[in-house]
Amino acid sequence: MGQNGSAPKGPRCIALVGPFQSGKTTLLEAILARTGAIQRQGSVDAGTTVGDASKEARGHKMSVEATFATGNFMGDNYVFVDCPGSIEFIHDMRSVLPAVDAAVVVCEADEKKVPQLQLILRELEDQNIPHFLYLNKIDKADKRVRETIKLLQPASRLPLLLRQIPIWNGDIISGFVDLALERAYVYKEHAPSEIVELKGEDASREKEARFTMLETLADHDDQLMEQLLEDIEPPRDKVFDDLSKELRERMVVPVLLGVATRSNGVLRLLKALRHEAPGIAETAQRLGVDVKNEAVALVLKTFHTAHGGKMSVARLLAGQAGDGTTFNTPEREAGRVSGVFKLMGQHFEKRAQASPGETVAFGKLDGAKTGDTLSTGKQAHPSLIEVMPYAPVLATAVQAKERKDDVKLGAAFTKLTEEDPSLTIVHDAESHEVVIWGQGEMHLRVATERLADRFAVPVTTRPPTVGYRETIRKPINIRGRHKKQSGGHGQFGDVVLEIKPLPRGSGFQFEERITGGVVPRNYIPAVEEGVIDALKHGPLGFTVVDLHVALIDGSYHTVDSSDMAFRTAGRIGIVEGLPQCQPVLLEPIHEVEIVCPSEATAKMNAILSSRRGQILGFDAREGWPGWDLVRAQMAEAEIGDLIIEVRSATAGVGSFTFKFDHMAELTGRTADQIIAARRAAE
Ligand SMILES: Nc1nc2c(ncn2[C@@H]2O[C@H](COP(=O)(O)OP(=O)(O)OP(=O)(O)O)[C@@H](O)[C@H]2O)c(=O)[nH]1
Ligand SMILES: [Mg+2]
Repeated sequence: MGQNGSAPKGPRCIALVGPFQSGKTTLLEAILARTGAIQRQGSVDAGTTVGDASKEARGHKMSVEATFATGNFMGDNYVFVDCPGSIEFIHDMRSVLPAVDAAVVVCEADEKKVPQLQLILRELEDQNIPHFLYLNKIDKADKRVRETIKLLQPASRLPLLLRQIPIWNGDIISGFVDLALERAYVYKEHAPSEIVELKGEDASREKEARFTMLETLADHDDQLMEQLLEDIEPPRDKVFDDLSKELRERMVVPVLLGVATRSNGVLRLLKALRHEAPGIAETAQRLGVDVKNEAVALVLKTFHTAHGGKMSVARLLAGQAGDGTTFNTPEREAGRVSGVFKLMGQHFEKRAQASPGETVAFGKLDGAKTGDTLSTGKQAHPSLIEVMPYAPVLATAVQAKERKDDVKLGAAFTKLTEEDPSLTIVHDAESHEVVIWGQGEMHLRVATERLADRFAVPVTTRPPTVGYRETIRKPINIRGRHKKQSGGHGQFGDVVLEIKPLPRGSGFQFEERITGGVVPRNYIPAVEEGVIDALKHGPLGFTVVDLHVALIDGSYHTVDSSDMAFRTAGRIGIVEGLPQCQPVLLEPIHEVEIVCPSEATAKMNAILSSRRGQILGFDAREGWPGWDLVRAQMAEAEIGDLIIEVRSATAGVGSFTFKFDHMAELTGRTADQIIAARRAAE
C-alpha cells in the first residue's frame, strides 16, 4: 500500500496510551487543533484541554478516565481515545484497546518510565494491536535519539523502528528528517513543519539512519534484503508498503518524534496513521467478527450523563445502528438505542445513525455494560473479548455523610461500578461496613470524589475493619446458672459447660453429653443458642472461634425453666468461663504475591520485613523478563496500605494479589494495642 495507494478508508479509532504524564492528553489536544476539531490548542496546565475535563481530572492534573474525541483528517472520520497513564486507571485503557485500529504509545526519554512502558506495550503485544511510538517532549531531550531507543528497546518485544531523526540546532532539536520520505523539516509552533533542504551532516546522518531502518524492515522481506545487499535503492513506494505491512502484522514498532505542547510532529503522525494503520475491516477480522447482515458493536466505556441517562460508548464493527436499534448481548437484552451521539470530551452531540467503524455513544442501553459484545441478529453474536476481573489492592470503608443519603448511595454505587468495573463494592455483614475495593490510593480518592461530584452523595471514609478473631488456649469446666425469683413466674436454667480449644480453622463445635435428663432435651438447642450468642463477642471484644463446647451437666425446674432461661444460662457459662481460658487474639494472615521489576526486589524484601511479612520465596516472573515475583505471608492489617509503598518503590508499576491463608495468634504490644482500640471504639 503506497503513500498514495489504497490506504484503508473510512472511520478509524485510535488509542493514545503510554506511561503516566507522558503527554497523551496534550497530544490529543494538538491532534484536535491540527484537524480543526477545535479552534485553539488548550493546555493541561491551564486546565483548558478537551481531555481531563472532569472536575476530578482537572483537580489532580492527570487523566483518570478515557476521553473520546472525534475529528476529521483528510476526509476520514477519526475517534481518538486519550487513555489515562496511571496504572490505577488502566481499566479504561484495557476496555478500549480491543476495538481500536491502532494505538499511539506516547513516551518520553525517561529511564524511570521504562517499566511502565513495558507494561503498556505488553497489553498491546498480547492483544495484537498495531502500535506506533510517539517519542514526546523532545524539546527537553538531553540525549541522542539513538540512545533513547536503546534505553526503551528492552520494554518492547518488537523492534523499535526509528522513522525520523532530529535536526539539532546547538542543544535544541529544531526539526527532523523523515527517513522514508528522505525530507528535512523544521518545526513551527502550532503550525505544520516546513520543508527545508536536506544537506551537509544531516544528509549523511540520514543515509546511515535510513539504512538501519531498511535493514530492520528487510528482516521480514527477502527482496528488500537483496536490494540492500546489492546496494540498490528501493523505490519509495516499496518502503512505504513495507512500513505499513510490518506495522499491521506486528513485526515492528515505528517511532516518530514530537513535541505535543507545540504540536510538532503531529501532522506526520496523522499521515502515518492514515496511510499505514489498518482500518475497520482488518480490525473486525482481528476480533473475529462474524458479519452476517447484522450490526455488531463492542462497548468500550459506560457513563451516566448529568441528567442520569446511561450512555454506552461503542465501536460499531459491522452493520448500521441508529435510533430504535435493539441490541442483545450473549447473556441478556441490552436495550433499544435512544439517541446516537458524537463524542467530544464531555460534550456529546446528537447525530444520525452510525456506520461500520464509527465510535459513538448509544443512549439508553440499560442492559449493556463495558466489554459487552452487542449485536442485532436473531442469535446474539458470541463475546468478542474475555472480560477479566480486576484484582483489587486497596480498600476504604465509606459512609454517606448524611443518613438521609443512604438509599441514594446504593444507587450511586451501581452507577459508579458501571462506569468503572475495576471498583468493587463489598457489604461486610460482620462489621456492617460498606467497603470500596480499588486499584490504588488515587483510584479510591477519585471514586469517592465522584460519589460527591457526579452522583451528589458526599461520603466519609475510613480504613476498613480488619477481620480479627479470638480463641482460647486452656480448657475449663464452668457452671452457668440463671435464677430469678421476682414474684409470679420465676426463671431457672442451670448448665455445666466443658470448654476446650480446638486446632486453627476448626471453627466452633457444640456437643451435648447429658445423661439422666438433668437438662431436658427440649432445652438443649436453647443452651447452644446462648453459647453461640456469647461467642460473638469474646472477652477481648472479637468473635470467638476454634473451640469446642460440651454441655455435660445441669439442672432444671419444672415450673420456672424455659428456653429463655436456658439460653441465658448458656450465655452466662461462656461469658464467665472464657476469661479463665487464656483468651488470645487471632489475626488473618494472607498469602501475598508481589510482582515488580527486578531492580525493586530488594526493596520489596525490606518493605515486607518492616511489615511483619514472612517471605516464602522469590522467582523470576514467568513470561516477564526483568521482573520478579515475591511470595510472602502477611497479616491483613499490614496489607492494608501495602500498595502505596509497593508503588512508590517501583515507579508505579509494582502490584500484588492476595488470598486468605490462615488465622494466627497475635500477642504482645501489637495485640494489646488492637484490643485497646477495640475497647475504645465500643
Ligand atoms: N516540555 C514538554 N512538556 C510536555 C509535552 N507534552 C506534554 N507536556 C507536559 O507534560 C505534562 C503532562 O501532560 P499530559 O498531556 O497531561 O500527560 P498525560 O500523558 O495525558 O498524563 P496522564 O494522562 O495523567 O498519564 C503537562 O505538564 C504537559 O504540559 C512536550 O512535548 N514537551
Ligand atoms: Mg492524560
